[in-house]
Amino acid sequence: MKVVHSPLHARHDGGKELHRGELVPCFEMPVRADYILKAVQRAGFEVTEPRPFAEDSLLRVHDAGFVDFLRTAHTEWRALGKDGFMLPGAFPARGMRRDHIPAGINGKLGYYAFDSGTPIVEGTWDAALAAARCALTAASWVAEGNKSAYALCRPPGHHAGHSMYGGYCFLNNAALATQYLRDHGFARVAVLDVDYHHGNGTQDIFWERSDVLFVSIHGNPDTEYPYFLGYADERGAGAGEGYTLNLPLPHGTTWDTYSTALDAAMDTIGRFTPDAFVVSLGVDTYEGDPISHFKLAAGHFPLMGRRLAELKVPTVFVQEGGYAVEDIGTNVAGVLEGFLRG
Ligand code: SP5
Ligand code: ZN
Repeated sequence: MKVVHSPLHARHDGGKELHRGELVPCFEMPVRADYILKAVQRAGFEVTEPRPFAEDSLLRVHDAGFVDFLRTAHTEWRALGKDGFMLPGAFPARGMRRDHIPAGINGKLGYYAFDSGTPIVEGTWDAALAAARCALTAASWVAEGNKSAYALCRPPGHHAGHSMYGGYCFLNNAALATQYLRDHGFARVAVLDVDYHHGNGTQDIFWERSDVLFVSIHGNPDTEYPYFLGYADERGAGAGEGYTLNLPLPHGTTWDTYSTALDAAMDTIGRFTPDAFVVSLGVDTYEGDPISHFKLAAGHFPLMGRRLAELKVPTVFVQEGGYAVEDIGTNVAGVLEGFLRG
């Protein structure tokens, strides 16, 4: 399987997140990608840098004002004589205006962000754009006839919506790959999000679409991030009604329960008869993950990969979360190798 990765990911570093009332270094850190890169190289996969897709490609799934904001946010911040990482402190909640974008940078941060866990640093835009280009490159390989490809994206993307960022995500890499496939001859694309956290951004982007099926298996949002989306009764709207499926699972979920949900997800995806398949591949379902509560062991990831291969449809894997950094590479490579063996 071909792998696409950019060293520019390392430019997104040095930020902190609000965690239990304190600012701590982000769980989403550059060394994650280093471990994954080592593991896929050890597995014998060829690693290539992304193609230089134009920034306009982002507008297929994101709002232009939002993209401009991400590109210029840190420059605006520095123009005010400030430095370091940026986090929002105020958000437009119920009863406040969402129809006006504040001119100042602090207001804009709160307008576009949905949490205080996703710092923007000087290199964030370069890294996020490179990750988006990785996802587009992997999709282009599959559009050109490769059976599968893996985009080693960092920062991740599945929490980023049409015009919002959060959850360590800025641009929605998986949604960009999905839309690319739609734009290059694949009439129906299924997205399966196996990250521990609900893929609220991807759901947001495809909510009213019947050409893209979105399925997510994740921790129950009643107690798990992102809290405000990912419940079982969310099924899409308008033309997209019935084209979103959420399978929230409880704390402590083991492979037994997980694999039953995975079977249900894959049955639904099979009935949709997709022409292409995009997997939002987070491995924060691992028992050693520091911020998650499922109990998958390392040996279960190859089984997951094998199950995904049964669809027998061209497949793009896009990296999402996973914070047990020393094991992340083994777990990601486990899924990919299981898929290839499947
Ligand atoms: C891509 C991805 O996996 N994003 C996840 C973002 C989660 N950010 C907030 C996590 C809040 C975790 N609080 C954990 C308490 C752990 N003891
Ligand atoms: Zn996650």
